[in-house]
Amino acid sequence: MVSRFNEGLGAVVAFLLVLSVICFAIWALIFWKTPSADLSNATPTPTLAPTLVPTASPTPTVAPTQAPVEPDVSDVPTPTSEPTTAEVREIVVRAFEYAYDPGVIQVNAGETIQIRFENTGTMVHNLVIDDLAISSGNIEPDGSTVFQVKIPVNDKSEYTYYCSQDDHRALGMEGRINVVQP
Ligand SMILES: [Cu+2]
Repeated sequence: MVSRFNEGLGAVVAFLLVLSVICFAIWALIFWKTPSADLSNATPTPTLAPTLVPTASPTPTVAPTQAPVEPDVSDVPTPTSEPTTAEVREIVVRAFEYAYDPGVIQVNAGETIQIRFENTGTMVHNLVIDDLAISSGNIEPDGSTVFQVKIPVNDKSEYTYYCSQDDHRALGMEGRINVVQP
């Protein structure tokens, strides 16, 4: 009977010990959180150090922001306008009875030209370049058309253009493209 009583008392004491340890642990957690918060508030010195570092970096950030903006504005329009003008040269060729004006066109080998073909005559005319498989199609009087001609790079020094309407070519509607070799 005594040993059972002692066992029961020992169990109660052990339970109380565990309970007190748990309570102490909870209290200790609450107690240590407060000083840890106090420690963070009590360390303003490291807060100043990181503040100084980012303060020094924003100054170079302003300089690069202004630098790229100016070159972008000046660079974009300049190259855009130059190639458009330089790449394709437009040549106006007028057709009438019975000739072309101009009758001779000078181009560079490898150059692409744009021909604005205008019929200033009173009959239907056209412009054909057999060796380049080019044809303007028939253009009515006062009509016009625009097409591009790519001059290949080879040894050919001239091409002939003519009007394929009736006997217009025999009557004088024939012209020549002189190719300037590089
Ligand atoms: Cu003709």
